[in-house]
Amino acid sequence: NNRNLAKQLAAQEAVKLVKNNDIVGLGTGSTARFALMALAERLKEGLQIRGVPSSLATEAQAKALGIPLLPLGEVAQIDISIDGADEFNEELQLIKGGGGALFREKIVASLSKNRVVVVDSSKKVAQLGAFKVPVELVPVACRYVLDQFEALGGQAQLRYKNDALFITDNQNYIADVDFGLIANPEELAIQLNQIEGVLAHGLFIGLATKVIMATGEGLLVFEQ
Ligand code: DER
Repeated sequence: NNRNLAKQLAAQEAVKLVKNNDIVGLGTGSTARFALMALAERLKEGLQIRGVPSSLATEAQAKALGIPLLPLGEVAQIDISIDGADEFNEELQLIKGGGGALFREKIVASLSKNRVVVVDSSKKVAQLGAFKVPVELVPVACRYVLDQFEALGGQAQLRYKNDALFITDNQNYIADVDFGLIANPEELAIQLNQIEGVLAHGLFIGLATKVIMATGEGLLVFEQ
């Protein structure tokens, strides 16, 4: 359908930015999957790169595509990362984590010189927050952390998959927290970082240098 086509077009445009011998951060989600496929095509044409996966799912897809990989924990710097987002605003602040990979995605983005986000037009918002903020939390801190979300005015729900609690690649839980529309994402990000037991939250502040958005008519690029 045309949303998938938009995701594919945005992803293919981002992959054009990859240079020979780059270390490439590999995102997670349906748009990132298109980026990996486009990257694999360029490898067949002779491009030399090494990928750093942001999830076990992406690692598996990259291996299946023959993309050479480096382990995330051993990489000191990434030249360019390509990932999706659930929402982005004019300041290139993001909400991510819809796929539950936000911790490793955030590490990949933090290591990257160029942080390229690929989206279809449904992700563009005036104000973040319609999409609930995913937060990865350590299970033994669960009750305490959920209470802290409430204290911040959030309505938190633990994420389930089928009938069991969703477990991340890092053996943690995800809570999806509704804070309503977020007037000051940077302030909320800092408050969430202060909560003992929170491993990572889905507010990505200053972690996108370029957003490539596919619309029905073509591509729009937003840069910091
Ligand atoms: O979970 C994530 O952070 C994904 O990147 C998500 O933000 C975008 O997923 P999509 O490309 O499948 O819409």
